[in-house]
Amino acid sequence: MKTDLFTFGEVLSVFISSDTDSVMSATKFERVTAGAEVNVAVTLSRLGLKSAYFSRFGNDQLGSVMLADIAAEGVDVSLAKRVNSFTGAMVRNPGKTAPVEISYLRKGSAASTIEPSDILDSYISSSRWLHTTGITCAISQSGAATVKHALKMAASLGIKSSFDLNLRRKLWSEEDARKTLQPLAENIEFLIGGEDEYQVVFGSSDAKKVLVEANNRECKIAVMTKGDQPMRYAIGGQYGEIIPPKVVSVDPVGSGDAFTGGAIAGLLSGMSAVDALTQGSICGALVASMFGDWSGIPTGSAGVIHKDISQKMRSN
Ligand code: KDG
Repeated sequence: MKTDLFTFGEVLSVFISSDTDSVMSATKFERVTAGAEVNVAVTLSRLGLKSAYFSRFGNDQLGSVMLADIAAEGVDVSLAKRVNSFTGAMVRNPGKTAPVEISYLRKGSAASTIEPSDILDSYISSSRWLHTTGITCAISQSGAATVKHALKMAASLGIKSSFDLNLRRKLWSEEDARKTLQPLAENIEFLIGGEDEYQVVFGSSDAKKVLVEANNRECKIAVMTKGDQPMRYAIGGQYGEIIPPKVVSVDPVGSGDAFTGGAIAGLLSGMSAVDALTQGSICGALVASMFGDWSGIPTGSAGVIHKDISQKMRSN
């Protein structure tokens, strides 16, 4: 039986200050596992689908504990490689009383040594969907080559793919991001980006203009997100908007990935594109309403959120 989703990238140990809202003054930190692509894999798994995740992990304790965390979510990590390097990390404050500030400890990490030969044809041909992001392109040149290789392979095998522009300004310049990401944002089933990311990659944040332009570049479902604001989309040249459910936002980090995962799960379950995007917006809102990237991800079966959860959210 096919895996529903295959994805790869870098997963981080996120150290969150727990005694103060500043990394500068904190002496206590909690550790959680998170990363844009793995967050999507966990979302599909919680919604009752089969997902597989590949990365290169260091031969260190953080690599071991993160593999265990991901496996505990039901995501298949059997393809993962261990290499002689360190596993990446991120340090941040919770953002309860001050804006979230992050620092990465990832340059030269195990995951940044990922290369195209890591992704075998069979990983993609045995899956129904491939998901990738611009973060993997930012961590190293071999990471960008791996994303290009995987998207090309998926297209040639007729496997649907999604690409989240996911600009990370701490990892590269806007100019480098545009040069690398723009050519990748074509011939993709589902393209996702924030308003500022479209501005950098497509040179405009005019939603109607750029989303329809993305459709013209064979990105069949193109979405522009903006936090808890209406989510804009274009499908086959038709523009529309979805108002996300209202929640008290506690920690928006990871909510975009839950949106993407919820939408992919919906599409794989056979929902219409608009219903799938609506399901995604429920997942995103739930994650924003709780602390951490995974805490708020809802459960479901066969790719559909459990009815009691979605009914409650739809009434918000
Ligand atoms: O989307 C959430 C991610 O940004 C976070 O979990 C960490 O993957 C991450 C990154 O590279 O910033």
